[in-house]
Amino acid sequence: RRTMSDEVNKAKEAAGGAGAKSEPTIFDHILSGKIPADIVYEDEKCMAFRDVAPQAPKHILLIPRIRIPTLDDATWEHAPLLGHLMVTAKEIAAKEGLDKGYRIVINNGVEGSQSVYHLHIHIIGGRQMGWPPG
Ligand code: D5M
Repeated sequence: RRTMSDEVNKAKEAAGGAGAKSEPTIFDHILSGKIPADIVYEDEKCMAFRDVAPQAPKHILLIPRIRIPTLDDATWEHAPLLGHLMVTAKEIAAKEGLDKGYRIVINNGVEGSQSVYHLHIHIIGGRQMGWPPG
């Protein structure tokens, strides 16, 4: 069983690696087609696929094709891309039938429990969300 602390430990390990921000991640391999994913959307700027460890009936990850490791690495030059991701996220949510609402999450860095250092937006829905998040 995956527990909250598994996720937190994974995040801590990911950040601890020497090249956490410079090494390609598993998402680069999904983008290149080297490893399979259940892709739900793609365009010239981004790709979306189902999370392997879904936290709700619907759990999709939306990633830019270029690798920005964390939100902290985003600059104003990335603003149009980040806007593109936001609008794409709500379109994916609509296509997935999440008409009663959903949660958008970006985990950033160690205390944000980020485990894959390729910026990604979680689109989570299909059940009532709690607040505050853990
Ligand atoms: O979220 C990283 C997310 O990435 C986490 O929810 C699991 C998911 N993940 C990891 N590997 C894969 C593959 N191969 N396919 C689909 N989803 C994957 P974070 O915000 O960094 O904690």
